[in-house]
Amino acid sequence: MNSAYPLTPEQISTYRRDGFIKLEGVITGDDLAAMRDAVAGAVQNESANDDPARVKSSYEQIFIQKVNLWTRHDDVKPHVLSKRFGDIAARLMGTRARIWHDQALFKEPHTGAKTPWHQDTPYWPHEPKIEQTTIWIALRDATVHNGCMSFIPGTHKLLDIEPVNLGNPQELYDVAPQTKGIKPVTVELKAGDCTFHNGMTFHYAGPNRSDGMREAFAIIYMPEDTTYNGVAHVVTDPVKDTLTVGGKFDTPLFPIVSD
Ligand SMILES: O=C(O)CCC(=O)C(=O)O
Repeated sequence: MNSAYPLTPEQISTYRRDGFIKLEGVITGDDLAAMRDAVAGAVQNESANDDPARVKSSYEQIFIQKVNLWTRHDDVKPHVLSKRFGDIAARLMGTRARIWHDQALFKEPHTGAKTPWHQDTPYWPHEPKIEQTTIWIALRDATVHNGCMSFIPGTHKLLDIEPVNLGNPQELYDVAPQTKGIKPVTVELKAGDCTFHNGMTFHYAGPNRSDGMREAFAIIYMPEDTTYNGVAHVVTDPVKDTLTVGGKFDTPLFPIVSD
């Protein structure tokens, strides 16, 4: 799990040009099975007391989202702190990689709605917001039928677009007319494949029309020198006393996981 994943200079330049890349087999065999079991078990455990009769908000209909599982589940932790994943993130970003947070993103069969086009970094209390990257790992095959991801190449250069409200999204072309004419790239993944996307790259996932859960696990990295800007966020609000506005995320919740 901690052995190096080979990455060519061409892959790094493709990522930097397009703002995303697909990598095959970043986790395989027993390691993949262990990660899948750990993440799916944690999601099940944390959903056990949910009331099935409760009407979900439009945001909740997109996916079951469980954030920072590594802090509560010892069997998820080694996967999030994986040096193999962290080193890929560092090579793509060009700086050492610090964990921002992880999240399980499970799109439910038939009811899992589309994930609207959006950028990620505008929601985050980070400065600067240019190089953050997410590994999105398919724990089971991700296809057009069950809601795989699509990306708009080059849109990581669009740095001043208002954040999209995922629960009540505007049309993409209203939010970012600059994306007109750029063809999105849809990326199907086998279990154990992943994409890395820059947090500024516009991305989308279709609804889950299949009978099974679309199971994905994302780990988000920031450059080690990223600073906290104090804006409200679900990950930082509970620990804001440990952070300084203008200072680095230098606490155990945000470890550096690469060389
Ligand atoms: O899993 C999805 O449907 C969307 C994921 C996403 O937006 C992300 O990982 O940034």
